Amino acid sequence: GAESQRFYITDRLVRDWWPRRRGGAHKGNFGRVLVIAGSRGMSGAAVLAAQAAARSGAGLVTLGVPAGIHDIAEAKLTEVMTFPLPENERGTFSCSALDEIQKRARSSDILVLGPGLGANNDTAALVKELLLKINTPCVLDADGLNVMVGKTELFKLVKAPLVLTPHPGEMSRLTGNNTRQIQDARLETAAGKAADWQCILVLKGAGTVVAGPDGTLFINGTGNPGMASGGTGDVLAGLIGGLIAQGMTPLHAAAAGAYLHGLAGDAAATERGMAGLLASDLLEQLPDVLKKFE
Ligand code: NPW
Ligand code: AMP
Ligand code: MG
Repeated sequence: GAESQRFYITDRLVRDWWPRRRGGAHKGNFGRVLVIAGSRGMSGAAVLAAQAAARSGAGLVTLGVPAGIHDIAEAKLTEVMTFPLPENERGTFSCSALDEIQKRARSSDILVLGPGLGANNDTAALVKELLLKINTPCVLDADGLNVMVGKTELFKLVKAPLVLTPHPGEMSRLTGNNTRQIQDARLETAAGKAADWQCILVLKGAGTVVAGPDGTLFINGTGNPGMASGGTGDVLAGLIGGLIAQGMTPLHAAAAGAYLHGLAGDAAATERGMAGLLASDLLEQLPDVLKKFE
């Protein structure tokens, strides 16, 4: 409601939320991330999301991709484990991938679902079934959101915390309002839909808004237009997932993730300018950005 709390995300807030590392800690203490992403032609989105989760400090990251791009993902990744899943003739996941994903999600702390997934009947059925069946918190991004257009009433049926990370174009498809309407009412849209869908909503773009289901709003001031290039959103999804795996609450992880992602973009732009900024540059900047908080 009108009286709900609003916060600008600051260093101080993120430091308060930061997962502490005890001296005797081992990788099991920092969580397991399962990333389900990618399709033929979009292995990069899957790789970026998985690497961001790994760079965030998560203990173990595993990436499941359609079988046809498995060797490509495996070759691009070193620390992240990978496994192939059944695919359809378009090089996206087939519905028969459901059982194995469910099984692996049970032993994971967070599922990051959607970057580069491709939108078709198979991926739509897969995402819908997963959302209804899993008890693992989920970050749903990109085509994972696109396939839910017209089925948003299912979001509130998801048992575990759900973080949605739409850009204004994806939010437009989900709500049926045009991007102009979304952009003219960013705070109201994010808060309203987080309440309707009982989820955490990250409405991306300059001044990312993070809304909780109870109306709490976090507004992000970091980032720059150099980040308006392919793959930066895939990095954000993995980063939020990695923070959740380490025990941050999903709402705080969404807000901290947006803030840190923007700081990485600002550091990259300061060093090398905005025009040449690539999503993978954000991954390179993350260790120095995170260092301030530990
Ligand atoms: P317009 O043009 O203004 O009408 P799409 P995508 C709008 C994967 N990727 N403010 C804007 O609409 C993703 O993970 C793979 C206002 C724009 O044209 C997805 O699975 C990569 N409007 C898939 O590709 C790297 C905004 O949305 C439209 C806006 C498709 O995702 C790239 C574009 O959105 C990519 O990440 C803003 N701030 N931002 C890889 N290397 O594998 C967006 N819009 O049609 O959903 O396409 O975001 O590229
Ligand atoms: P996506 O469109 O899914 O690749 O996500 C793009 C990412 O870059 C989101 O995290 C946006 O918030 C961020 N981004 C894009 N443009 C800007 C901008 N002008 N200022 C700050 N962040 C931006
Ligand atoms: Mg995206």
